[in-house]
Amino acid sequence: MGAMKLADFVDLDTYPIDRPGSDDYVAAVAAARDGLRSVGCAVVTNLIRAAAVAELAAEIKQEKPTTHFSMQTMNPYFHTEVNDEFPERHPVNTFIERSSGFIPGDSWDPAGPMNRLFRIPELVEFIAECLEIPELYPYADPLAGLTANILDPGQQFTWHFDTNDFAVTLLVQEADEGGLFEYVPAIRSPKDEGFERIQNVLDGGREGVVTLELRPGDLQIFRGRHSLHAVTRVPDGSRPRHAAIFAYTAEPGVIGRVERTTQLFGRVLPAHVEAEEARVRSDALID
Ligand SMILES: O=C(O)CCC(=O)C(=O)O
Ligand SMILES: [Fe+2]
Repeated sequence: MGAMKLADFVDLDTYPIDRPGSDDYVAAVAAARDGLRSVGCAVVTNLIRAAAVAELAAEIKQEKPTTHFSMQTMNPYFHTEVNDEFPERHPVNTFIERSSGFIPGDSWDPAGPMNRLFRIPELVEFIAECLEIPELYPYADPLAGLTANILDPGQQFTWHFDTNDFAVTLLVQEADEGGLFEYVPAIRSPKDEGFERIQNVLDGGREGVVTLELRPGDLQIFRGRHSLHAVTRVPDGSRPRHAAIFAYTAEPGVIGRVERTTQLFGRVLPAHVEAEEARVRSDALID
């Protein structure tokens, strides 16, 4: 297939994201805003056509050998070391296995389906509308901007918070079992770390836990900075779970931190080193 266009990805009769004023557009945005306002999560069901999902799945399979898998036990803030300033039984000192991997941003063909979809202006604008953000830009980080999250059999992505305010995820290949996205809406806020509620979930508590039923082709818009979330373990013998993750920022030119980049991708690029000291944080929460 040649370079894919918007209409190759989206059935524009059902989701006319090329016609922002149309009734169906307004309705889709309103539904997504409802979800994002109430629980920090919106699922645009069946947004991406099955044939396009197949193209994305093929590209992910092709680039899968470049996946950086890392097995570590980490706290919800992606830290792996005990912090003596906090008690032993505390989220900061509770470490659980994260064993998934990421295909990095520099693996994708600039003209391939992953990059095409990630950068379609109409899609970016639609996502911005859903999030009620005036402008969105594809995350400029050359590794973390456009990734695929890979969970092979036996792997899980434990409870954590994202550093980005929101993420856009497209399930491309379901596991036969497990590999479910779970989250606890607004378990923390800029004014309240929510440590007790978080500890309860880390200890296996189910209070407030929502399990999403995602199908390939569903687009999920998720505010992961305040909502603890995880992908459950894919059992041995299952098909792997593959999800495309599109990161956008409200400001252009944002680059991720050296430490987190190394943790997720096993390396950094010169752009990360240059950006390290110039970083501006939007809040004072623990990573
Ligand atoms: O694979 C997913 O659905 C989400 C993974 C995730 O939470 C993350 O990459 O931060
Ligand atoms: Fe996440």
